[in-house]
Amino acid sequence: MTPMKTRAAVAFEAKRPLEIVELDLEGPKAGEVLVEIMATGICHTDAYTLDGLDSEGLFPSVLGHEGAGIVREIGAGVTSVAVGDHVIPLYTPECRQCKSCLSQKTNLCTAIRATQGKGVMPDGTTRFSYKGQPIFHYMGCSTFSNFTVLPEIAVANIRKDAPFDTSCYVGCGVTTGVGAVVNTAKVQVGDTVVVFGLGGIGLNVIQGAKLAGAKMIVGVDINPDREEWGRKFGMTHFANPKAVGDIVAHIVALTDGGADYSFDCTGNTDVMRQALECCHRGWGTSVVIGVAEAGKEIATRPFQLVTGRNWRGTAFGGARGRTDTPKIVDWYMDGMIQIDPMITHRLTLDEINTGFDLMHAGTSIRSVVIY
Ligand code: NAD
Ligand code: AHE
Ligand code: ZN
Repeated sequence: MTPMKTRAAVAFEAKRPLEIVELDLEGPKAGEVLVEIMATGICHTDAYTLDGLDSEGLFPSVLGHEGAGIVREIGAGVTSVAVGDHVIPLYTPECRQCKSCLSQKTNLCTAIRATQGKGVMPDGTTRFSYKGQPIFHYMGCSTFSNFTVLPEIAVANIRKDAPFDTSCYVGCGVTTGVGAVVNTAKVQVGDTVVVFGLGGIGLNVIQGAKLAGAKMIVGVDINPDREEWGRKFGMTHFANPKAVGDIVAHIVALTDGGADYSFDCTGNTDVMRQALECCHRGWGTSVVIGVAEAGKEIATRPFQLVTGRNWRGTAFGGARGRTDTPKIVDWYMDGMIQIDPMITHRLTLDEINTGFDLMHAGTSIRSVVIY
């Protein structure tokens, strides 16, 4: 396969803005596909890795894991996708053969997780290089490159009428938020739900909770502008911890004893504790979605668990990559869930650092880079 060039935003070092450069990209090997990324969202996890907070963070690398694009070339033996197919790269692949996939108990396919975490393809090498030096892949996706190479098991085939600039968000934020409600928590009609952090993930938890028929949906955020955002997607009550004081006591009183389900969408371990402790005695379940910085740990009094609260977590909303992602795109296209209003900024690749600035300033929900 002839190597090609691709424009990419490269993270050369932690805590430094991305640099737009032209990289060399090797074509797909056996079992791999070349994808032209048409659009990519910027998720808080990209910022967390760029900020040097990810224990698996590697530099130099091409970040980005929330993309949508078109298959341009397939390697030997690829059968499940063809050139011209529209796909979403999957940081949670689905091989359908490993112990985890076969268990039907988790979406966390283990087929390529080890190499993915080391920033390389399953054969242990990178496809990206710059001036002869290897550049690492990120979360098996690297969607901040106009072209990327992915294992066949790490692409979801989606319908061709779905716009790229909105369906890319299904590659992480939408599926993570909605999936955490419907796949992980399995919220039921009439339940009380509390969501901490109303950003790109939390607003999707809210719309998932509304879809599931939750009676009361309480949003919690330190950014007061997020109240209006939450209400757009079904939030019934809002609390700003800076205004209410003891947020746990406030929520327990508001919900007549505590939440049936709470979700942390902040990545802050103190907030994770609040989210657990505002759950109802005897049955409340708190779901950790936020990704905490390296070295952080969660704590609570064991009594919280002894008295029936449950603590659990979710990755990619419990969604099975190749099976469920196309269905979420269908939900969007059929009007069951909203995406368009959450895409607050559309940027060129040259403007990608602005997307990170907007996120840190709290002025964007999702910025999308359009190639
Ligand atoms: P975001 O920056 O868009 O939103 C975070 C929100 O949390 C903001 O509205 C912010 O004001 C609010 N917040 C911050 N500190 C708070 C506090 N102390 N109390 C209440 N609210 C607070 O980020 P995002 O893209 O929505 O991502 C949220 C988290 O989810 C991140 O940690 C990200 O890494 C993680 N994430 C996890 C998964 C997964 O599969 N588990 C997938 C995607 C993202
Ligand atoms: N690298 C981090 C872990 C980061 C993490 O938990 N990532 C989530 C997805 S965040 C998407 O925005 C995930 O999928 N986790 C499961 C997995 O296998 O990584 C660390 O702590 O080392
Ligand atoms: Zn993400």
